[in-house]
Amino acid sequence: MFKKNLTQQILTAMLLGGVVGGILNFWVEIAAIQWLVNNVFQVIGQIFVRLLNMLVVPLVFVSLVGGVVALGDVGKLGRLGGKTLLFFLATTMAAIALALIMATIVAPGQGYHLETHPTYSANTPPSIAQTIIELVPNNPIQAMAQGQMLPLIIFSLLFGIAVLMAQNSGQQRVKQLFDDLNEINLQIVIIVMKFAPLGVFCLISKTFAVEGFGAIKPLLDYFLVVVVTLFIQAFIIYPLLIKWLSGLDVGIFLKKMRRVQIFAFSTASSNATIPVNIENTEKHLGVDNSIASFIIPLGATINMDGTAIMQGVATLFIANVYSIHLTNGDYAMVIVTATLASIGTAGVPGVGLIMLAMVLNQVGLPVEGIALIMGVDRLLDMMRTAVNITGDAVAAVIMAKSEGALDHQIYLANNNE
Ligand code: DAS
Repeated sequence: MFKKNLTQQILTAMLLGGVVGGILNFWVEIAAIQWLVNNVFQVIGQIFVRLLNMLVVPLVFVSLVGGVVALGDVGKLGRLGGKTLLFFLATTMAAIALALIMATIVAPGQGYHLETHPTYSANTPPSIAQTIIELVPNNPIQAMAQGQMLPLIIFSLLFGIAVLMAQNSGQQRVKQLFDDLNEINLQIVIIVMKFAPLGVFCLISKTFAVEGFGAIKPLLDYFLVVVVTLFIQAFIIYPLLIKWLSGLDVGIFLKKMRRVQIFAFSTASSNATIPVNIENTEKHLGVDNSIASFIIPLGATINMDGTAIMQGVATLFIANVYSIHLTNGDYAMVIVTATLASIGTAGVPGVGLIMLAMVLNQVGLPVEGIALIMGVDRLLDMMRTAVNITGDAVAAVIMAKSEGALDHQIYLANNNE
């Protein structure tokens, strides 16, 4: 039998899961089907997600410290950090602007004229000031234990800078130690990925068995505008950025990103995809560890172009549904707020919807409108998460090329992984 490589196995598992889930959805009320979905697919799927999440804290801490030390000097870290943050903000704002243009053209939700506000108790999103204060962990071990990504990133960066500044010979020993630990982490990622086809199949089957396609019909225009805009972002905007800013072959990038995108789609979690994104960016796209280990975890937390696209379209959809006119000032406020909201958003399932409340509040739209789109959000969350992590890898490749820290041999290698 033709031995499929891992990526093909995962792609097959995803497609099979969608078909099986879609079929099961017709009989999902039957007790036996419910038992299968909730006890077999749910359990295996969640174990797979936990295996990935298990790796996040050790991988982020070890690879960030090792990456900072490998950069060699604090000035380079500052320059890389500045360029990366600017890139993240620019691509997120451009993504929202694209979403607003698309939604203005299609005008999803026009003609609904909804009066009664369905109930939706939005979790009060943290204020921007609180988000900034909480960047600094009171207790780094607690931040690690609770998987608080931004405080963990801040602590790891400071730890790495402290190692860099220690002018004793220990610096080399620490660098070697963290390089070795990072290799061990990446080996664990490879072990976990052997489990991926089964995990992806169960996650997708369960999602489609429960969600089905019924919820999409009444929101088809909203759903399609988000999906089309996500595809434009992933397959037109990002390739143009790679071509213009790095000159690298776009086809190779998209092919090598497929497996990571499937992980993100299956888990709907940028955080859970960090280990696979770092492994793929380093081992298959040739990005130096010092760049990948800095940009991928940071991007998983603060760079969410896909989420920003959903928030842009959802805001216009809700305004149309309630026949509320948005001024140009409101559009500008949506762009700024959704950009900031995506910074404060951890890369976990469904968090984009919670932060949408911050955007709607900012422009005075009824937050209850979120209840209208919740039914189709899981599927959109899976897709926008795949876009989110692709944007992180785009940043890593472009920054690595600009820093002369990308191995072209590895990038061009036709890895049959
Ligand atoms: N699921 C989030 C992520 O992990 C994105 C979102 O909720 O919008 O990136």
